[in-house]
Amino acid sequence: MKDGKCERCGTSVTIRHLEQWFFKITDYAERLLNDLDKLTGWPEHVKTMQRNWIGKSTGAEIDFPVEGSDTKIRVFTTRPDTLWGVTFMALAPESPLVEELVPEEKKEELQEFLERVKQQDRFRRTSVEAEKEGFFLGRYAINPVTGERIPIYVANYILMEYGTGAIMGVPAHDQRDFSFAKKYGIPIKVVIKPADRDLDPEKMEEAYEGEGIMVNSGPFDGTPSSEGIEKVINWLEEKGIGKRSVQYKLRDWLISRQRYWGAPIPIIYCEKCGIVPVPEEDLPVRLPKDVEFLPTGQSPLSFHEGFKRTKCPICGGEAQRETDTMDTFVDSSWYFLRYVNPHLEDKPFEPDDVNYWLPVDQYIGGVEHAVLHLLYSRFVTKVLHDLGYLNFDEPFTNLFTQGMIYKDGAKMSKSKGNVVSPDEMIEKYGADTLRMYILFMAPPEKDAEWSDAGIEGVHRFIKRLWNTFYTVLPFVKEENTENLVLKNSTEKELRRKLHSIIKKITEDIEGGFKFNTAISGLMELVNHLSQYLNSVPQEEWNRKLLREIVEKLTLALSPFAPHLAEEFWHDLGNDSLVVQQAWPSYDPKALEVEEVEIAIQINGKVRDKVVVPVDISEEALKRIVLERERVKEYVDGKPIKKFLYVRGRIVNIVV
Ligand code: ANZ
Ligand code: ZN
Repeated sequence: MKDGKCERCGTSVTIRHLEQWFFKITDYAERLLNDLDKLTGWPEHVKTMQRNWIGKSTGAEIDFPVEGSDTKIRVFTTRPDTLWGVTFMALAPESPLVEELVPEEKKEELQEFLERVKQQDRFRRTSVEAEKEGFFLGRYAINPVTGERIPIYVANYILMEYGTGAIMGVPAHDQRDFSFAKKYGIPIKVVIKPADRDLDPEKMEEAYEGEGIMVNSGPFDGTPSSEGIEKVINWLEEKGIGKRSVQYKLRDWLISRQRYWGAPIPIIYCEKCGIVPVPEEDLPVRLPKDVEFLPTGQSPLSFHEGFKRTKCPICGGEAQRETDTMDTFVDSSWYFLRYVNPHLEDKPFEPDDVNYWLPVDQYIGGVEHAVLHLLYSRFVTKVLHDLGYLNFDEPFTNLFTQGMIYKDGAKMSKSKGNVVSPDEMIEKYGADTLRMYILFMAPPEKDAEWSDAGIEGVHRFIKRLWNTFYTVLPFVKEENTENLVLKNSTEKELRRKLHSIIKKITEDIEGGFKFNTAISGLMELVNHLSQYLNSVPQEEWNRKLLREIVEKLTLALSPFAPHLAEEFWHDLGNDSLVVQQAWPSYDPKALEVEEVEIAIQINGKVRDKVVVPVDISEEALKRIVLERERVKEYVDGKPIKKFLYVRGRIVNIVV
């Protein structure tokens, strides 16, 4: 144990060395990356986040001998084409080489430096902007291709966990190395020349990280840097100085937690037999219920003798259980398999059943799960697949990430006090209004801003819908839709709108959950219906058509305003529930636009004919007619004195 500071908040903490359990997810890095291409039902931004999280880099590992010693410093670089421009080396503060290389007289000074930089946030200290800090070890390495002596530093921007924990510094072509070199007076050597200009190391204000032609690079002078990377790697391999290397940012998954909740890690420690997994017949290991929670900072399980003491499954001798529990992400990585067999007692799931039902057709979750949960679930699925339990190796065929609802420009949060209580909204407007408003706010993958005016608007729509429905109801209650006859073009057009709106709503829902536009469709339908009711005398209302409209409207309304829809359905004389009915169908024949042939008379003589939709407006018809070649011929550029349209029959033009 030793005292130190928390990396995040800076408070004093006691640092313990812990032996912990990991899942070797890094063995799956390449497949987790490649198989993203199979996930055509996943949003691109989530796949990009996973790619970045896995963080694959290809390059080379190169060995630099240390002057006056047998030690070699191995570096990882993605830019072997810059090898001739190395002017310093840098080790991670945590690198074991640091202790090995530091001369006796510099030890004390080094210790101070290390203590300071090891407390810096590991992620921030590697950023381009972060202040670079270094410590010169007083030792030199030899550039294996030029034989040059190059100073070895310890630097805060090098991470032990990435690559080899050491870098070759190329200030001319890496911005972090550039800042470092400027600060410590290290030479800058240009080895990549951009196509359009010369670089003068004295005058450079930043590194040139782009492509160019290799210069000052021995046998590679004149090689384009893009080809140089491959060529230098092959050359290094031939010479035995370096080798091709692939690195991933992805780390192994630390699953040990020092806390009570979580599944116990099923491991037993025996003095004689070592680390022994709990035999399958003794699984699952259950958490004891009688633990004491004490402010010790350690897991209560580690004080629970009854839990801790056990027998070794191999030799039967005294042994101890692992008292760490698993990260809760372990459970969330396979719970969907358990959903298929929630009642099985002797195993987690039945492969036959799981293979029948899964993979999950449609998974929905917030984008905050883009990397951890969704990557872990993919990993666990692949492992179970490889072990022969599953016949699929991706858990979720389609993924949908819903947006967040904001209030006053910020995420709703209790501490900010900008939350909208569903209970209050339901009290005020009813559950249907709230539900419909949430679906209407925005496309569901987008964030949306809560608006009081918006919910008011939806509430008004629901009231209008209610009024319209009960205006129609007495006329259709005893009706059915058998032998529906359409008497005129108004009725035909109304029915066409009904069917085209049902088609649109169906496609909106099926093609990407566009509930907001589906609801607009419902609003449009109600508008057409009230227009009809207002413009056609009651005794001429087509009751069968109205019955069809309110029936389909009720069915299509049901997902958005289920209470209202049930009420309507019941009042239409049904004993069943609307949720038990099939989704409303549409008739492709009803979608056809009816057309008529119109005669065109110019100065009293029929000169042309045109076919147009029955319901075309005079405006639109006029545009079409006047653009016709024959009409232009007879009008002959003269001003139109009169344009008269007898709906559905004839146009009369006087020039
Ligand atoms: C020399 C060099 C020259 C580099 C150049 C870049 C540009 P990515 O792409 O993120 O994989 N590096 C290697 N290991 C590191 C570590 N443990 N901590 C901090 N930096 C490390 O980055 C790979 C590059 O990051 C490597 O290529 C190395 O710098 C640096 F013109 O080597 B490079
Ligand atoms: Zn034993």
